[in-house]
Amino acid sequence: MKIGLGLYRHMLTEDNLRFARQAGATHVVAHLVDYFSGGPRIPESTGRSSGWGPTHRVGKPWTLAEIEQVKEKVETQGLALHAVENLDPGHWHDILLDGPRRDDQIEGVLESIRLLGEAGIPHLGYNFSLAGVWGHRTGPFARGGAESIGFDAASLEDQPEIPVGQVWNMDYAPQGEETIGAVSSEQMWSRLEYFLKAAVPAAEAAGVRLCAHPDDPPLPTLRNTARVLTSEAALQRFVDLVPSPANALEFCQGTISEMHDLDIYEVIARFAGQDRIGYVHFRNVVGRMPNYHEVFVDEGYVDMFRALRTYAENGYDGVFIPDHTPQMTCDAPWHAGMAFALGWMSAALRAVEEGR
Ligand SMILES: [Mn+2]
Repeated sequence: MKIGLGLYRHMLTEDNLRFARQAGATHVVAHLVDYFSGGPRIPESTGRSSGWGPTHRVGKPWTLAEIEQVKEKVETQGLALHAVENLDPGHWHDILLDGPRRDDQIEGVLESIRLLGEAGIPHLGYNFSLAGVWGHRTGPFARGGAESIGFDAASLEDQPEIPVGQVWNMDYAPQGEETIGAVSSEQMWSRLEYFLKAAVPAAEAAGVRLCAHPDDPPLPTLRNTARVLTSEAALQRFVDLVPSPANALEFCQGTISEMHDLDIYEVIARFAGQDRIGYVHFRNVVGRMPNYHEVFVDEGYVDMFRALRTYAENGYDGVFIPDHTPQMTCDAPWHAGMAFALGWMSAALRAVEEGR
């Protein structure tokens, strides 16, 4: 098992890559869709927003040269590029919305998958979600008053419908008054199945695993739109839609441990045992739906040693990244939080692998 660090495009600097290596990471997950591509709304050091506000999308699909440049930059620092994420709302909104350009946009995604294969990047992470990450709040929720992310369904007084021109909490076109209205669970599953039936064969051919992130927060409906990957049964239904190792999960242990009515160790064993975990977002939480907050890796309800042992015992030998962490009180809150998580993970992985 291996340790990695996720970095947004604007954070893929030589210094941050050296930081990752210094903290014990051997792999990098590159987020090439920056949440704040319209401008630095948050200090670069934090890496995570206090609210993932919409931003106008004007980006172009990746080129092979761009992908290879990222890979080379990562490899120059002695790291491996394990995955690229995410699909850009500007390029696949009609796949999510069942819009008129759906098939054109699927062709574009297939081309992106082929480029990743050509560049030798083995995973593509994505979120099949309309409302995306929405409704969280920040506060001193982690140990010692460290700033972190929380969710409380009772505090969501108003859930405005998603405007036309926005998806996954990002704007891809100017907006008017019109909204996309209600979207049912059946509609979302049907759209997901249509996408997977086209994309998984292309991924198999390219030697790339598609890795779906569960819906965060894991509510069945948000902003009047259904969310598909919000329960253990839904995750199983997802992997069964197209039975292939190329149809895998971006296994956000944090989000999954926020779901109610499941045993996180049993879920790890189930999907590791089926070889459907592309890579893991390794973070801990206090509480579950409908009220939880994100905390330090050694602070939440999940016994993270037991979790790591469960991955190992069920054949998972891939990469773990910290996902997000609370911000530590110092001059470099994001770096300190990540260094703490990576150091903890490094020691824990070694203990598990040596059977201590
Ligand atoms: Mn995650």
